[in-house]
Amino acid sequence: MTDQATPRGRFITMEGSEGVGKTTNLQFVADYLRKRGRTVVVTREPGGTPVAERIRDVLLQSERGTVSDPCELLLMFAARAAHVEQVIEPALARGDWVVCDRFTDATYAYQGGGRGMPDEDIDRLAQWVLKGLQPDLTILLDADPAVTGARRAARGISDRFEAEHAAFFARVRARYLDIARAEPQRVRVVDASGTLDEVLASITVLIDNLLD
Ligand code: Z5A
Repeated sequence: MTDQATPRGRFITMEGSEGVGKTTNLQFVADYLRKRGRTVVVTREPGGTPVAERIRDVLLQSERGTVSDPCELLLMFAARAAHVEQVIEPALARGDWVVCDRFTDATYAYQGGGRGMPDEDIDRLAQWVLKGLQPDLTILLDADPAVTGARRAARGISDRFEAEHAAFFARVRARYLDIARAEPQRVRVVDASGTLDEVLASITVLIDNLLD
């Protein structure tokens, strides 16, 4: 049963281009918070519920050319609707901290910046699905595509998005940085091109600020 006096949890999202180190750093954030006594829910987008994970498979594994841009945008928000309603909001209401690998900023970066879908369409869907939900902190890992490309290649996983061209990823990165400039309090840019220890040190400062 939900205790009326339980303070709402905090919502942290990790963003950035593919292979920039989100998953690696997200796990660090979750462990760090647990050591400081927080109950943490680690999740991801697209995904996070059984239905949203099935939508993720469609989005990532469908053949190129079979998912139109509007279809892609709507599927992102269909998955998000389930995720917000069934995982994120209940966890925050319980007082848990939610650490999420990508969220709505990714839609503005990939479907907006990358694909060129109109911001007004994304705004409308975001208003409808999120009902005002915003991350308390977004960590934007930023690095030159040459760095992220090398890391991705070393890891050897590929999906429908990773087949895109360099210009697509340049637009995605530029849009992420635009969002950070527009919302500097919420979106904190971390230079992800350094060693893992350097990146983790920068992230620790941000998490400590939020814990304070
Ligand atoms: N997408 C979208 O279009 N719209 C949306 O609204 C949403 C998503 C929510 C799936 O995302 C795709 O969905 C994504 C955008 C789209 N497209 N792509 N491509 P995803 O997050 O699941 O997939 P991803 O972006 O490709 O993430 P990833 O492959 O899991 O990469 P990562 O999590 O950023 O990196 P990592 O796995 O932590 O690290 C990669 C390697 O680098 C690994 O071997 C690490 O050990 C290494 N690494 C990490 N940090 C360092 C440092 N600092 N130094 C050296 N090596 C490092």
